[in-house]
Amino acid sequence: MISLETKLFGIKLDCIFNASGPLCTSEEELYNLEKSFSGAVLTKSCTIDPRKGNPEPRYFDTEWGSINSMGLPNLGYQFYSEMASKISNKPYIVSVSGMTPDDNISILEHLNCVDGVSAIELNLSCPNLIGKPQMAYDFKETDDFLYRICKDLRKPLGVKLPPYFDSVHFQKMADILNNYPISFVTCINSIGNGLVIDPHSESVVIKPKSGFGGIGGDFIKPTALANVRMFSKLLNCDISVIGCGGIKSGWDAFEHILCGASAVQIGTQLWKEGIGCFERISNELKLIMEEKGYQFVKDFRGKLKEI
Ligand code: RRO
Repeated sequence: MISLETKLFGIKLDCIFNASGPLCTSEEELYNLEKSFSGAVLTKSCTIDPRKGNPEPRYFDTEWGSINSMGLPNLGYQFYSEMASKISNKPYIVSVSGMTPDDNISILEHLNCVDGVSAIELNLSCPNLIGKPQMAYDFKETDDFLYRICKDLRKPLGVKLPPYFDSVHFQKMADILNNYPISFVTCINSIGNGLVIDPHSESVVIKPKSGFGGIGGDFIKPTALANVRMFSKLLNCDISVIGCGGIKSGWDAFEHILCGASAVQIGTQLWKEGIGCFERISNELKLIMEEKGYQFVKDFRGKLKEI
């Protein structure tokens, strides 16, 4: 019997679930995720107050993926906190992306005490907030901030990272993360500030930020795999890596796990295909494992060969 079970923050769950972003904002969407084959229910990143987000159009599908500049539309942390008691069949992970470090501290202080919140994924990498840099590109600020929040941590904490492209940056971020009681890192958020244009209309395709936005889908898989691989090697073994980026088939999930991911998240493909993607990708991954003679995720996790 092939099993997709993995262990994250001490909990057993199926290793394929949603990325924070698509179809995880409203009550109905969260219930739909609970009913689906997603291994967990992860919320849209939340702020203190509900937000409408950036002006539309703010998401655009391409053949190879997507560009978005949603601007953090969400129903506010109180709503996601209240949903914790309603999602009872799966691990419930709340993504947090306060507008300031103090906002994040307040939200985390609150969630620390909420039964039914299995873990928190702190988003340090939203690329779409006008005038706000991605915190995880500022190593000192990230270090100072983790120092503050880890003092009173009562829930398993994960950090959603942006893509890094430089060996020194991988090492610097890993050295910081290794100092804190972090349960997991998620690699990667969308590649920030890409530009998709339509040459026929000679126009950008999304409205906010003059058309600039986060890139997801096929093109970001090599970058995502590199980040998963690097952080799997550099982080303490008690910090799990969750892979996210360019996963639309069982083979893509297999590749992320081979690079060291303990679980994988589906973003762009969830936008495009809807929640049926979890069952399809899970079945595809199981078939691959069967053909290769692997029964468990741990049989091939991180076992990428170097030549
Ligand atoms: O809402 C967004 O614009 C958004 C967020 Br918070 C994020 O973390 N990553 C992304 O691509 N879009």
